[in-house]
Amino acid sequence: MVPRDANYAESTRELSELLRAESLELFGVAKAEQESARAETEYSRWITAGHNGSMEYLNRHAEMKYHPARVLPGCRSVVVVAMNYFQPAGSAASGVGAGSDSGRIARYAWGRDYHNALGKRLKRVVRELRLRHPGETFRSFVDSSPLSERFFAEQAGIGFTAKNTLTVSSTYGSWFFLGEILSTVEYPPTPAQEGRHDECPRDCFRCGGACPTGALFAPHRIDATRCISYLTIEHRGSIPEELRPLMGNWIFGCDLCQEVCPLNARARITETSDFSGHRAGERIKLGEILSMEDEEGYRARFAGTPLLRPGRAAMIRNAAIAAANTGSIELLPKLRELTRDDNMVIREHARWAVDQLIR
Ligand code: B12
Ligand code: SF4
Ligand code: SF4
Repeated sequence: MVPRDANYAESTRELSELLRAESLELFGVAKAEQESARAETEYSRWITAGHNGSMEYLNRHAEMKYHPARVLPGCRSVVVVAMNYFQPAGSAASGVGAGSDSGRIARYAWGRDYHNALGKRLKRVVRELRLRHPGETFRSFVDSSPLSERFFAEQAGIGFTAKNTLTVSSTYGSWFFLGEILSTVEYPPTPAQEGRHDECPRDCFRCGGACPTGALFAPHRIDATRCISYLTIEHRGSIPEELRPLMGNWIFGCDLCQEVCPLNARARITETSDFSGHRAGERIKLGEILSMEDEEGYRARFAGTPLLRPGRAAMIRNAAIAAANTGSIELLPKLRELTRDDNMVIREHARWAVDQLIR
């Protein structure tokens, strides 16, 4: 059992060794019990304003968001782990060129699904910790956690919450995933001075200026229902017509508020082959997406990538919008065909795209 009063260096050495063995270099520890009144108030205002849209689980998770002991009874520590996924534009081998008939994919999805890539690493660490400390409980999460990962990342000294609402670290910028291990072990928290010494330049709000849909409507404030990431990945059904022309050629997620951020000058290229394997790539031909005939074909094409999440119909919807926004008139025959598709969402977006292209 890890001694409850062990000093910082001693009791984090084991964590550090196990995480490093999984190529996870950046982690920090936060106490499970935190002063969270302000964050909770902000969170409930956010939900009440409807900024979560159809992500109903965020409402259901509200009670747990800042209270790890409600997720793992007896939880004393949250070990927050960051995994770098940055690759510069133009580096995705399987991505097609930047032609007008291609749709953009957010960086985090160019390679393997991070839920697997980071999830399997944390699971192996947890398995080892359980063997070594049979009296204690350990549980890992990636993204699916009902906890506010960024809140605990900040408490664990990983970085600070920037005006684009993302956590920025002094090592990776904002291009990293978060995952965590909840434990009944009382690990000493990472000292506050490590990683929390930074903030956005006072006069900067470049991220807000670059956000095409106005989702980042004020510093630290995001309306998820206007965010291209939400619209293309999380949202099912029809995309509001007034937002469609603002979405450009993004067909899966969006990176604009990170690409313009001066703090990302510190980004380093990922060494994780999972993300540099380019399974989905940086861009995909819109014609390829529009021609996907069934869910099985779609699943086979994007197996193991985050692109599985929205599924075929939502991706065809996204590609139809991008085709209209990029003036891809060569796709008109395909889009006309899709106006007769069985799926109502596909039909409606194909019709809209045809109207945009012929007017
Ligand atoms: C829902 C969700 C989304 C939504 C909402 C985004 C958002 N900014 O909240 C949508 C679908 C839009 C989205 C988009 C993206 N997401 Co997302 N998302 C989540 C998820 C599942 C929950 C976040 C949440 O609850 N949001 C609601 C807000 C209100 O709560 P919160 O951010 O957790 O808590 C904050 C408030 O309490 C606030 N707060 C506290 N005190 C105060 C005081 C004041 C004055 C204010 C204003 C706020 C405030 O600070 C807390 C920490 O930031 C997390 C994973 C997780 N379980 O946490 C990933 C997560 C945040 N997403 C992630 C990523 C990578 C993205 C994208 C970059 C993907 C992409 N390229 O398309 C974009 C980025 C868009 C953006 N600018 O945020 C990463 C972020 C990593 C990082 N470095 O920060 C996470 C952590 C997933 C992961 N495991 O790696 N996402
Ligand atoms: S991801 Fe894109 S749409 Fe969403 S807040 Fe950032 S810039 Fe705006
Ligand atoms: S663009 Fe400027 S304001 Fe926005 S997150 Fe980066 S440093 Fe902060």
